[in-house]
Amino acid sequence: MPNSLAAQLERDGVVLLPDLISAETLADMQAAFKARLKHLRWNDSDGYEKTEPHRHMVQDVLTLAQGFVDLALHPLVKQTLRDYIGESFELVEAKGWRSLPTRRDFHGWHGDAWYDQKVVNFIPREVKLAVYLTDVTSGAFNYIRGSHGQQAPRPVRNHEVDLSDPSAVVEMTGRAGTAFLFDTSGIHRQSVPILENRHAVFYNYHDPSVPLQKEDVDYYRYHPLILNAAFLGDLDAEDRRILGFGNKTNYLPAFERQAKDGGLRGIASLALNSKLHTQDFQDRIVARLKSMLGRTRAQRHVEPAREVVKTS
Ligand SMILES: O=C(O)CCC(=O)C(=O)O
Repeated sequence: MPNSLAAQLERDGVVLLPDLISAETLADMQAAFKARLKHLRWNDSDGYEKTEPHRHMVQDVLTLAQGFVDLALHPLVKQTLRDYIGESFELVEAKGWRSLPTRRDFHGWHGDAWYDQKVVNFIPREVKLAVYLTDVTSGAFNYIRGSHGQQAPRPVRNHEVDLSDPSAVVEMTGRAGTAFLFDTSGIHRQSVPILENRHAVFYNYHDPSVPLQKEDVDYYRYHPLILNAAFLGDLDAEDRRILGFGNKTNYLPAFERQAKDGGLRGIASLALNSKLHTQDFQDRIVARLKSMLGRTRAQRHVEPAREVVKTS
């Protein structure tokens, strides 16, 4: 018997979860996420990634706070996913982002394309678990109720979406801590305008044995999860399977991502190198001056002592 959340997911393609996160855990998650949003990831300091103008991406949130792992493996989430996707689902991605205020519809209606549509001739199930880390009153997640499993996922033009019946669109406004599940083949988007920063995390679950589309293989999007040993103390065998322990299906040895902005990276490397060499040069000058000064002082200290000997 599927649980009632799985039944609603089956019917609508989207379902709001009851409160799963305590206030204390949420505060930890918010603080850890915010710490990654201070600056771009750079050299030896972690931060966000930026590949588009209106979002700052935070990768691998399972490394940030225990709460992110516990939510991914919450018994209610696991039970609903087992019922909806089947026993073979794994968590294949866990990332979040800050959406910046804008009126631009930069991330229009779509179903999430992920599997190789040339070789897979059905719509395999994929579910995302979303959680807001800020209160969301604008720029909320939108979902066309019941649009899942209808067509192979792809971008959808605004005029293809029938918005004449307002009840067809689920508008997920909510306080920080609001969490929901959705079938990613259904038509969805972040609504516009976005009037304030929105922090949200999206976990992605599917069967990792389904062949992936080429773009995602080339980008190594579904790399094995990056985890933090400190948060893995309490896992059972199913949790380990869900986190993909020992599963090398989508592991790519010696992967190197093709840089889109290699030129900029080169300039940044040159600037960093020049700063480090300048600093090194200054350090050596200062060390030499200190050593000269030290010798001069030592000589001054010895000379008066000789005079004392002479006059006695
Ligand atoms: O940021 C949002 O609200 C939309 C998320 C989305 O479109 C996605 O995860 O595919």
